[in-house]
Amino acid sequence: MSFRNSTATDYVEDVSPGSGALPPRAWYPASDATSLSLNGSWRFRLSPTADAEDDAFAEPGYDAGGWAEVSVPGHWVLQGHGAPAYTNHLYPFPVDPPRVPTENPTGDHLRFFDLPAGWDGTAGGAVLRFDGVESCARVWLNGTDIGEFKGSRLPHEFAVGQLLKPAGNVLAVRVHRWSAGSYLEDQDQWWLPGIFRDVTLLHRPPGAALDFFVHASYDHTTGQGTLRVDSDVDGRVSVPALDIDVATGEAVTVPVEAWTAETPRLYDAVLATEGERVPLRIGFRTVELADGLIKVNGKAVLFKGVNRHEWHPERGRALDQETMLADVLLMKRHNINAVRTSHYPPHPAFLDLCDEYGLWVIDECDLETHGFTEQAWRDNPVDDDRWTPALLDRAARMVERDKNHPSVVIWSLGNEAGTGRGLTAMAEWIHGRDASRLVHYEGDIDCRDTDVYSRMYADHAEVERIGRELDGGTHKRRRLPFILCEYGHAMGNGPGGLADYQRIFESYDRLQGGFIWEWIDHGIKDDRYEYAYGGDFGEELHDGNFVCDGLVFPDRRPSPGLVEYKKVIEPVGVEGDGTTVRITNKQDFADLSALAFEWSYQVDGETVEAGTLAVPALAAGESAEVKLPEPPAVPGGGEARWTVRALLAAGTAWGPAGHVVAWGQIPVSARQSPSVAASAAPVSGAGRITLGPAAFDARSGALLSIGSVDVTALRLDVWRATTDNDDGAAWQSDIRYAALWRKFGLHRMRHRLDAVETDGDALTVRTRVAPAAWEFGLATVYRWTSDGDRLGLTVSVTPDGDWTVPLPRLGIRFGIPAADRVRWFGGGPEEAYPDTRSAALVGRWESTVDGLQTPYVRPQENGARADVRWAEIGGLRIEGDPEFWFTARRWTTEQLDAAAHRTDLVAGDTVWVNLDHGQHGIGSQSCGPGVLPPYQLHADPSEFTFVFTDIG
Ligand code: IPT
Repeated sequence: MSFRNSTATDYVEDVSPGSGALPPRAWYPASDATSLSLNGSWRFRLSPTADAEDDAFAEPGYDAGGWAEVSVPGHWVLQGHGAPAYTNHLYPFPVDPPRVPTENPTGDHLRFFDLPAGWDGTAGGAVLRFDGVESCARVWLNGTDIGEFKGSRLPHEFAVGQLLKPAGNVLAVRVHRWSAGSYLEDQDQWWLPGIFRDVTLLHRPPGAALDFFVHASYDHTTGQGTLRVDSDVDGRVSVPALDIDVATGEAVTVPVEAWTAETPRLYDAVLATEGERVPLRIGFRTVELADGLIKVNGKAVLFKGVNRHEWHPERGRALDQETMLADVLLMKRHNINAVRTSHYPPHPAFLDLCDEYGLWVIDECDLETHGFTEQAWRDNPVDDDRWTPALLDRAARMVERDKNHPSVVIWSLGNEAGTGRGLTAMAEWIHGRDASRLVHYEGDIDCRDTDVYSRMYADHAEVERIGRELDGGTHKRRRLPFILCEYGHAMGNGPGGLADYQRIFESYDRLQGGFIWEWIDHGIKDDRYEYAYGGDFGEELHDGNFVCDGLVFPDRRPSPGLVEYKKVIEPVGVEGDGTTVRITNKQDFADLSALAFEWSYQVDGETVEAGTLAVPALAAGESAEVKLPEPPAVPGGGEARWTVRALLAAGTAWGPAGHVVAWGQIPVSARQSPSVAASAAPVSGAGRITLGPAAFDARSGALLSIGSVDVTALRLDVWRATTDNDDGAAWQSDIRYAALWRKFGLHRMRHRLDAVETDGDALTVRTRVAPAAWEFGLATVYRWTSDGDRLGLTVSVTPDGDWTVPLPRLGIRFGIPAADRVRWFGGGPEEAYPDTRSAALVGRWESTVDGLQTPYVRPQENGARADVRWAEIGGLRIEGDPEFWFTARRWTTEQLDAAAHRTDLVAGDTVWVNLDHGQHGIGSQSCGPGVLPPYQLHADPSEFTFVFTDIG
């Protein structure tokens, strides 16, 4: 005897991909056949289990008057019904495939529609298309059950012509949050159920197109393109610009301009079958594996890529056209040339944009079974034949949908799914269906099924070994090119070490670049926190802010990491020696004719002259030495440098004329170090010591004021609010410094006063800075001098004891009364750290204290400006010898360290200023290698000087 209500919901836990749907086919945005968007407001009812409600709601005449409404496309959990949940790789339900929990929030959706005037229901048929529903749906039209499906980020079509009425149609869709399909969709992201992509009804007139495959290759030896469009329904293909008009299935070869991501030449074409005209955009290009390299049109390409999840802070993965375009434009403007669609096929319109604007795409299938790693991959669906039909269904739905995009150069089987026969079956099917592209899957370490050796987060040394072909591996793998499908984990402040990777990529042919993890922070807009992350919705299992690891913030504001990446991957190299500048075209295809070059000459950060630089239209890969003008004569000299910029000569589809794509600075003459003649002597009296403009407490030697500016708590500082990269990922086997720093008490250093001495022209304060419980410390001497006007401070630090960890930072910190404007001469405009400083341009910059803050979704160390010669803030001018790292904020480091969300940071009356002699690098240890040795800050004997002037 069984009490389980079986029949109605068995499909939810069925490993099969579904039933009732049409075979997958090419997706196209429009044709002359009528279509009706069913997007908009739908009636909605949420129930707690899959079988809580019967299917009466699908019957015409059902009264849904009391139901709520949701927007489609959308996720109901972002529209006030239930809550989102985030896990990285753990399944948020017991792992018992294909079973799912009884608590399975189920959303019944209803949409009523009439056919538009002119829709000839009697002629031909109609197809109902769902572009994306998470995670499993059952569909009824006018009371008839037409099928059910899984495969959330893939299209599913149903033939519905016979069911349609001119008016009063009822479309009912039951969507389950969890299904057998959830086991295949364990991507590191929010679990967000709903009908989150378009729903469209497509008229299919008699003789309408079915599936078609555009084969458009390019022969770089002849400059000819060959076009053949295979179509299930015979017809003709015309390409007016090429005078092509051929039957489907027939090949034609003509001279063409090739498509590349740098030169995305598309030809407008039409596929005309008897019943439909389908506009096509054709790009001619040939992808091949040749000489162990990924070549397009005969040339090896270097991927400067990002992993892109679909994300909008309010709409989740329900992206509109505008948001997709914003991503593409931001990428192009930041020199990015490639996208891995981690970890599922994106909205199809995104690929149209990649074709149009020019981005290489690794199109990844909607497949990840990462949670099985917790049980040593036992019962992994990809190694269980019962699941293979679902895997093949997913592969086919991706390839058939996206095969006509020139931008797609590599198919990826999925992500983090272990290994197994199912993956091999997918690879075999894809190779058989489309021999014109390569197949990728990172988990296939031996490259049995794949055409590219791919890894994630390998450190620099290992990547270099792979570049040198010293990494061994299977015979097959040794002959393959290498990419890092994920690297440079952009969580919080960072990633560090990108320039070091790029140097390695550019040094070895076998290394064909990589894809930063990842494009955008998946923060959810939230009244409580500004942006919410894992755990903020009370999830019993979650991975916190690991979901916020993008190069852009949730609102798509570029983070400094993106600005750094833009600089590191710039398509033009600019280097020089003071009289000439060496310009290198680092692109793979395009010459430099789209760019104009400008020079400017700065003295002490002020531009004294500027002009244009004539640079030949170098071909891809070429370099030239270009003579710089005579340096302008500047009375009094000063620190001088050339700045050479490459900019768009004219507006392009993605950027305005004048948009800077690359730059370099060439030092000409060095800076004069600031110094203070120690001509004033300290004067003691009434518990105070005065020295030039400054007053000190006589007993403690503490600085009280400089001229009119009150100063609080100036002292040595070694602590920073640890970054996600300092904290490191829990599974990292390498040393994670943040935990050690806390263990060793670097966040609670004590300052013991040893002496306050006035000796002639200086006030000397001797201290020892050390944490409770430990024997190591920093003997710290502050030596103050003045010329009567200006105040000099030389800090000498001598470590004693056994220092086994680097320092987070080394410098001084002090408070001043509220200040707003900040000016500085040094690196800018954005923050920089020792291994994230490529984009810091030396010049004069202005901002505000608030403007200096980088709003990481989880607050952490941020906002340092590099190589600062002088800074002005709150009536003080501060000069440094040597240059220093400058930071100012309205809260203390301790408050920053304690904050979990932006809203925890509340400005106080004091501005806290850090002047650092050193900063520890950033690295990428939140998921990857730590700080490389040259960027580590060790506790070494150090001496550094600041000169303060009251300019108020
Ligand atoms: C890697 C995943 O592929 C990606 O989806 C994301 O989770 C990333 O890590 C971290 O943000 S997998 C990891 C085991 C390296």
